Amino acid sequence: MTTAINIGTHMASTTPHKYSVLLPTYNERENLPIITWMLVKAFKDNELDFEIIIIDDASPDGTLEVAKQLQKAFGEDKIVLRPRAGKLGLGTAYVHGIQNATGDFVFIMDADMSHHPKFIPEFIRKQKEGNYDVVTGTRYALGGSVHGWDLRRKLTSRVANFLADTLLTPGVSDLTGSFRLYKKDALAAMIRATKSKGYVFQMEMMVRARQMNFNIGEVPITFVDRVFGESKLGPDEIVGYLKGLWALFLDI
Ligand SMILES: Nc1nc2c(ncn2[C@@H]2O[C@H](COP(=O)(O)OP(=O)(O)OP(=O)(O)O)[C@@H](O)[C@H]2O)c(=O)[nH]1
Ligand SMILES: *[C@@H]1O[C@H](CO)[C@@H](O)[C@H](O)[C@H]1NC(C)=O
Ligand SMILES: [Mg+2]
Repeated sequence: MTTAINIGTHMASTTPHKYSVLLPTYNERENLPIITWMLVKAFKDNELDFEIIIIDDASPDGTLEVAKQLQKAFGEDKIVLRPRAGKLGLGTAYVHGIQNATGDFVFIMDADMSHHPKFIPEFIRKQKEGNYDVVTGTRYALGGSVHGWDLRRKLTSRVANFLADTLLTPGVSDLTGSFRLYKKDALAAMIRATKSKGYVFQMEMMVRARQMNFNIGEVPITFVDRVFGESKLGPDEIVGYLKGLWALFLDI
Protein backbone atom coordinates (compact mmCIF):
# COMPACT_ATOMS: atom_id res chain seq x y z
CA MET A 1 0.00 0.00 0.00
CA THR A 2 2.60 2.48 1.14
CA THR A 3 4.73 1.74 -1.92
CA ALA A 4 1.83 2.42 -4.29
CA ILE A 5 1.11 5.75 -2.61
CA ASN A 6 4.77 6.71 -2.74
CA ILE A 7 5.02 5.91 -6.42
CA GLY A 8 1.94 8.00 -7.11
CA THR A 9 3.28 11.00 -5.20
CA HIS A 10 6.68 10.65 -6.79
CA MET A 11 5.25 10.59 -10.32
CA ALA A 12 3.03 13.60 -9.66
CA SER A 13 5.86 15.67 -8.23
CA THR A 14 8.31 14.95 -11.04
CA THR A 15 5.97 15.65 -13.98
CA PRO A 16 8.14 18.06 -15.99
CA HIS A 17 5.91 21.10 -16.28
CA LYS A 18 6.99 24.05 -18.32
CA TYR A 19 5.58 27.54 -18.04
CA SER A 20 5.40 29.88 -21.03
CA VAL A 21 4.83 33.57 -20.26
CA LEU A 22 3.17 35.67 -22.96
CA LEU A 23 4.33 39.25 -22.59
CA PRO A 24 2.77 41.70 -25.05
CA THR A 25 4.63 44.99 -25.23
CA TYR A 26 3.94 48.38 -26.69
CA ASN A 27 6.37 51.11 -25.61
CA GLU A 28 7.69 49.25 -22.57
CA ARG A 29 11.41 49.89 -23.10
CA GLU A 30 11.92 50.90 -19.47
CA ASN A 31 9.70 48.27 -17.85
CA LEU A 32 10.77 45.25 -19.90
CA PRO A 33 14.22 44.62 -18.35
CA ILE A 34 12.82 44.83 -14.81
CA ILE A 35 9.87 42.52 -15.42
CA THR A 36 12.05 40.05 -17.34
CA TRP A 37 14.67 39.95 -14.61
CA MET A 38 12.02 39.44 -11.93
CA LEU A 39 10.29 36.70 -13.91
CA VAL A 40 13.55 34.83 -14.48
CA LYS A 41 14.29 35.09 -10.77
CA ALA A 42 10.80 33.89 -9.74
CA PHE A 43 11.08 30.80 -11.96
CA LYS A 44 14.69 30.00 -11.07
CA ASP A 45 14.15 30.43 -7.32
CA ASN A 46 11.32 27.90 -7.57
CA GLU A 47 13.27 25.54 -9.87
CA LEU A 48 10.67 25.76 -12.62
CA ASP A 49 11.20 25.33 -16.35
CA PHE A 50 10.04 28.41 -18.27
CA GLU A 51 10.24 30.61 -21.35
CA ILE A 52 9.21 34.23 -21.86
CA ILE A 53 7.62 35.08 -25.21
CA ILE A 54 7.77 38.79 -25.99
CA ILE A 55 5.26 40.01 -28.56
CA ASP A 56 6.26 43.54 -29.50
CA ASP A 57 4.13 45.52 -31.95
CA ALA A 58 6.79 47.72 -33.56
CA SER A 59 6.99 50.02 -30.51
CA PRO A 60 8.43 53.36 -31.61
CA ASP A 61 10.42 53.62 -28.34
CA GLY A 62 12.72 50.72 -29.33
CA THR A 63 11.32 48.04 -27.01
CA LEU A 64 12.35 45.34 -29.49
CA GLU A 65 16.02 46.37 -29.29
CA VAL A 66 15.84 46.02 -25.52
CA ALA A 67 14.17 42.61 -25.93
CA LYS A 68 17.04 41.49 -28.19
CA GLN A 69 19.56 42.49 -25.51
CA LEU A 70 17.61 40.51 -22.93
CA GLN A 71 17.63 37.53 -25.26
CA LYS A 72 21.42 37.74 -25.44
CA ALA A 73 21.67 37.96 -21.66
CA PHE A 74 19.28 35.14 -20.74
CA GLY A 75 19.47 32.88 -23.80
CA GLU A 76 17.28 32.13 -26.82
CA ASP A 77 15.64 29.21 -25.06
CA LYS A 78 14.44 31.49 -22.25
CA ILE A 79 13.54 34.64 -24.19
CA VAL A 80 11.60 34.07 -27.41
CA LEU A 81 10.85 37.05 -29.68
CA ARG A 82 7.66 37.16 -31.72
CA PRO A 83 7.54 40.74 -33.01
CA ARG A 84 4.91 42.08 -35.39
CA ALA A 85 5.17 44.84 -37.93
CA GLY A 86 2.53 47.16 -36.44
CA LYS A 87 0.25 47.81 -33.50
CA LEU A 88 -2.33 45.11 -34.10
CA GLY A 89 -3.83 45.00 -30.61
CA LEU A 90 -3.72 42.80 -27.55
CA GLY A 91 -6.14 40.02 -28.50
CA THR A 92 -4.25 39.04 -31.63
CA ALA A 93 -0.93 39.45 -29.79
CA TYR A 94 -1.88 36.56 -27.49
CA VAL A 95 -2.98 34.45 -30.46
CA HIS A 96 0.33 35.19 -32.17
CA GLY A 97 2.38 34.42 -29.06
CA ILE A 98 0.72 31.14 -28.13
CA GLN A 99 1.77 29.66 -31.49
CA ASN A 100 5.32 29.54 -30.13
CA ALA A 101 4.51 28.42 -26.60
CA THR A 102 6.23 25.13 -25.82
CA GLY A 103 5.05 24.96 -22.19
CA ASP A 104 2.10 22.90 -20.99
CA PHE A 105 1.06 25.96 -18.94
CA VAL A 106 0.80 29.57 -20.07
CA PHE A 107 0.88 32.78 -18.04
CA ILE A 108 -0.56 35.92 -19.57
CA MET A 109 0.42 39.18 -17.91
CA ASP A 110 1.20 42.83 -18.60
CA ALA A 111 4.78 43.98 -19.06
CA ASP A 112 4.41 47.31 -17.25
CA MET A 113 4.96 45.91 -13.71
CA SER A 114 1.28 46.20 -12.79
CA HIS A 115 1.38 42.41 -12.52
CA HIS A 116 4.16 41.50 -10.11
CA PRO A 117 6.14 38.29 -10.78
CA LYS A 118 6.19 37.56 -7.03
CA PHE A 119 2.66 36.14 -7.45
CA ILE A 120 3.83 33.46 -9.92
CA PRO A 121 4.33 30.76 -7.22
CA GLU A 122 0.88 31.46 -5.80
CA PHE A 123 -0.78 30.97 -9.18
CA ILE A 124 1.09 27.68 -9.57
CA ARG A 125 0.21 26.47 -6.07
CA LYS A 126 -3.44 27.33 -6.63
CA GLN A 127 -3.49 25.58 -10.01
CA LYS A 128 -2.15 22.38 -8.45
CA GLU A 129 -4.51 22.59 -5.49
CA GLY A 130 -7.64 22.24 -7.63
CA ASN A 131 -6.11 21.04 -10.91
CA TYR A 132 -7.67 24.20 -12.38
CA ASP A 133 -7.83 24.90 -16.11
CA VAL A 134 -7.47 28.61 -15.37
CA VAL A 135 -6.26 30.51 -12.33
CA THR A 136 -7.17 34.17 -12.49
CA GLY A 137 -5.65 36.94 -10.41
CA THR A 138 -8.24 39.03 -8.61
CA ARG A 139 -7.97 42.59 -7.35
CA TYR A 140 -11.55 42.58 -6.12
CA ALA A 141 -11.89 39.59 -3.77
CA LEU A 142 -9.95 37.44 -1.28
CA GLY A 143 -7.89 40.44 -0.12
CA GLY A 144 -6.67 41.58 -3.55
CA SER A 145 -6.17 45.32 -4.08
CA VAL A 146 -5.22 48.19 -6.37
CA HIS A 147 -2.50 50.77 -5.65
CA GLY A 148 -1.44 53.98 -7.33
CA TRP A 149 -4.62 54.74 -9.23
CA ASP A 150 -6.54 57.96 -8.64
CA LEU A 151 -10.22 57.82 -7.69
CA ARG A 152 -11.36 58.35 -11.28
CA ARG A 153 -9.33 55.40 -12.56
CA LYS A 154 -10.43 53.18 -9.66
CA LEU A 155 -14.08 54.02 -10.29
CA THR A 156 -13.72 53.37 -14.02
CA SER A 157 -12.31 49.92 -13.32
CA ARG A 158 -14.97 49.11 -10.70
CA VAL A 159 -17.81 50.22 -12.97
CA ALA A 160 -16.34 48.29 -15.90
CA ASN A 161 -16.18 45.19 -13.73
CA PHE A 162 -19.65 45.69 -12.29
CA LEU A 163 -21.17 46.11 -15.76
CA ALA A 164 -19.39 43.04 -17.08
CA ASP A 165 -20.36 40.95 -14.07
CA THR A 166 -24.00 42.03 -14.31
CA LEU A 167 -24.31 41.48 -18.04
CA LEU A 168 -22.20 38.36 -18.42
CA THR A 169 -22.42 36.66 -14.96
CA PRO A 170 -19.43 34.35 -15.41
CA GLY A 171 -18.79 34.21 -11.63
CA VAL A 172 -15.24 35.59 -11.78
CA SER A 173 -14.57 38.46 -9.36
CA ASP A 174 -12.08 40.34 -11.56
CA LEU A 175 -13.23 40.07 -15.15
CA THR A 176 -11.30 42.96 -16.62
CA GLY A 177 -7.98 41.90 -15.11
CA SER A 178 -5.57 39.89 -17.21
CA PHE A 179 -2.98 38.27 -14.93
CA ARG A 180 -3.82 34.60 -15.40
CA LEU A 181 -2.39 31.09 -15.61
CA TYR A 182 -3.88 28.63 -18.09
CA LYS A 183 -3.43 25.02 -19.09
CA LYS A 184 -2.21 25.53 -22.63
CA ASP A 185 -4.85 23.30 -24.23
CA ALA A 186 -7.60 25.10 -22.34
CA LEU A 187 -6.22 28.47 -23.41
CA ALA A 188 -6.09 27.37 -27.04
CA ALA A 189 -9.74 26.25 -26.85
CA MET A 190 -10.81 29.52 -25.21
CA ILE A 191 -8.99 31.56 -27.84
CA ARG A 192 -10.67 29.60 -30.64
CA ALA A 193 -14.08 30.37 -29.11
CA THR A 194 -13.37 34.08 -28.55
CA LYS A 195 -14.41 36.67 -31.13
CA SER A 196 -13.70 40.03 -29.45
CA LYS A 197 -10.55 42.05 -29.91
CA GLY A 198 -8.85 44.53 -27.60
CA TYR A 199 -9.95 45.13 -24.03
CA VAL A 200 -12.97 42.81 -24.15
CA PHE A 201 -10.87 39.84 -25.28
CA GLN A 202 -9.78 38.77 -21.78
CA MET A 203 -13.33 39.10 -20.52
CA GLU A 204 -14.82 37.02 -23.29
CA MET A 205 -12.23 34.32 -22.62
CA MET A 206 -13.64 33.88 -19.09
CA VAL A 207 -17.20 33.73 -20.44
CA ARG A 208 -16.17 31.06 -22.95
CA ALA A 209 -14.26 29.21 -20.21
CA ARG A 210 -17.47 28.94 -18.18
CA GLN A 211 -19.45 27.82 -21.23
CA MET A 212 -16.90 25.08 -21.86
CA ASN A 213 -17.11 24.04 -18.18
CA PHE A 214 -13.47 24.74 -17.43
CA ASN A 215 -12.65 25.01 -13.71
CA ILE A 216 -11.54 28.48 -12.72
CA GLY A 217 -9.58 29.22 -9.54
CA GLU A 218 -8.81 32.67 -8.15
CA VAL A 219 -5.81 34.10 -6.29
CA PRO A 220 -5.63 37.57 -4.74
CA ILE A 221 -3.15 39.97 -6.34
CA THR A 222 -2.12 43.51 -5.56
CA PHE A 223 -2.17 45.53 -8.75
CA VAL A 224 0.04 48.61 -8.91
CA ASP A 225 -0.09 51.37 -11.49
CA ARG A 226 2.40 51.01 -14.34
CA VAL A 227 5.96 51.89 -13.26
CA PHE A 228 7.14 53.73 -16.40
CA GLY A 229 5.18 55.17 -19.30
CA GLU A 230 1.89 56.92 -19.84
CA SER A 231 -1.53 55.32 -19.38
CA LYS A 232 -3.37 54.73 -22.63
CA LEU A 233 -6.83 54.65 -21.11
CA GLY A 234 -8.90 57.49 -22.61
CA PRO A 235 -12.45 58.11 -23.85
CA ASP A 236 -11.87 56.04 -27.02
CA GLU A 237 -10.89 52.98 -24.97
CA ILE A 238 -13.94 53.39 -22.72
CA VAL A 239 -16.36 53.68 -25.66
CA GLY A 240 -14.66 50.69 -27.30
CA TYR A 241 -15.04 48.71 -24.08
CA LEU A 242 -18.76 49.50 -23.74
CA LYS A 243 -19.43 48.60 -27.37
CA GLY A 244 -17.50 45.36 -27.02
CA LEU A 245 -19.26 44.46 -23.78
CA TRP A 246 -22.67 45.08 -25.32
CA ALA A 247 -21.84 43.00 -28.40
CA LEU A 248 -20.69 40.18 -26.13
CA PHE A 249 -23.88 40.42 -24.03
CA LEU A 250 -26.00 40.06 -27.18
CA ASP A 251 -23.88 37.14 -28.36
CA ILE A 252 -24.11 34.89 -25.28
N1 LIG B 1 1.90 43.73 -28.57
C1 LIG B 1 1.06 44.64 -28.08
N2 LIG B 1 1.06 44.91 -26.76
C2 LIG B 1 0.21 45.85 -26.29
C3 LIG B 1 -0.70 46.54 -27.12
N3 LIG B 1 -1.41 47.40 -26.33
C4 LIG B 1 -0.97 47.25 -25.08
N4 LIG B 1 0.02 46.32 -25.04
C5 LIG B 1 0.73 45.79 -23.86
O1 LIG B 1 -0.24 45.09 -23.10
C6 LIG B 1 -0.06 45.28 -21.71
C7 LIG B 1 -1.31 45.95 -21.13
O2 LIG B 1 -1.48 47.22 -21.71
P1 LIG B 1 -1.55 48.57 -20.86
O3 LIG B 1 -1.26 49.73 -21.74
O4 LIG B 1 -0.70 48.44 -19.64
O5 LIG B 1 -3.08 48.61 -20.46
P2 LIG B 1 -3.70 49.10 -19.09
O6 LIG B 1 -2.99 48.44 -17.94
O7 LIG B 1 -5.17 48.92 -19.19
O8 LIG B 1 -3.42 50.68 -19.09
P3 LIG B 1 -2.16 51.52 -18.54
O9 LIG B 1 -1.22 50.62 -17.80
O10 LIG B 1 -2.76 52.56 -17.66
O11 LIG B 1 -1.51 52.09 -19.78
C8 LIG B 1 1.22 46.10 -21.58
O12 LIG B 1 2.30 45.21 -21.42
C9 LIG B 1 1.31 46.83 -22.93
O13 LIG B 1 2.64 47.17 -23.30
C10 LIG B 1 -0.68 46.24 -28.53
O14 LIG B 1 -1.42 46.77 -29.33
N5 LIG B 1 0.21 45.27 -28.94
C1 LIG C 1 7.02 30.38 -34.10
O1 LIG C 1 6.13 29.46 -34.67
C2 LIG C 1 5.98 29.63 -36.07
C3 LIG C 1 4.80 28.77 -36.52
O2 LIG C 1 4.86 27.49 -35.92
C4 LIG C 1 7.32 29.32 -36.76
O3 LIG C 1 7.20 29.49 -38.15
C5 LIG C 1 8.36 30.28 -36.21
O4 LIG C 1 9.64 29.97 -36.72
C6 LIG C 1 8.43 30.25 -34.68
N1 LIG C 1 9.27 31.35 -34.23
C7 LIG C 1 10.06 31.26 -33.17
C8 LIG C 1 10.82 32.51 -32.83
O5 LIG C 1 10.16 30.27 -32.48
MG1 LIG D 1 -1.01 48.63 -17.57
